[in-house]
Amino acid sequence: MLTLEWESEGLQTVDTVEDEMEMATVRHRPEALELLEAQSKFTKKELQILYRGFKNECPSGVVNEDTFKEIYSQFFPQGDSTTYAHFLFNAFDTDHNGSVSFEDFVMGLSILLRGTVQEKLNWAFNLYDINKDGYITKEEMLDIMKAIYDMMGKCTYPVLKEDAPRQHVETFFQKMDKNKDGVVTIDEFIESCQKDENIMRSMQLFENVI
Ligand SMILES: [Ca+2]
Ligand SMILES: [Ca+2]
Ligand SMILES: [Ca+2]
Repeated sequence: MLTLEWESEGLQTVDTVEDEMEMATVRHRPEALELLEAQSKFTKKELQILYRGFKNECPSGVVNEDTFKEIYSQFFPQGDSTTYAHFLFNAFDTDHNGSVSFEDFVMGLSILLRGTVQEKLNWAFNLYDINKDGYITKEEMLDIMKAIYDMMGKCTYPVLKEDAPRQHVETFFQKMDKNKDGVVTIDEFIESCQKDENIMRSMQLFENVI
């Protein structure tokens, strides 16, 4: 959703030599654009549009967690999106230095918008794996699920019961934790997501809120 908005804003001004010069100057690395073009699934022109949008929103060139939270609260005014924005921020901040650079942002978007199923599932796993230790625990899954329910707000889903997230997680977790050792590995995650249509459909939910 962020992209679309930025794209429409950026369209009028894109494709000038100035943009490209500016990008090179701001990044202090003239090769940055070429590198991103090679690493992501965006064209040079798309990257210029994205960069323009990114700079409009974040003139400093990096996004911090508060910016993420602000943006999300605008999209989900009916609920509390703070926690989900926090988890999402950590998933985008791949080098865990507390800020999302343009590179971080582009690489994340590239996977979410243009990635293969496998790449998207890897990304989702990383989102769920809150402490980034390579395993998803039931608690982590519950935290994410609660955050999503909070974000959606009670007005949108008035019929949701208090224990809905927990039930949701129980079902998910039982299916995913094949060897019943209490944690879900990346292999278990990918295997069960690809096999199970219900899980895949639930995953669509996440695509809508990213
Ligand atoms: Ca970062
Ligand atoms: Ca973990
Ligand atoms: Ca397991």
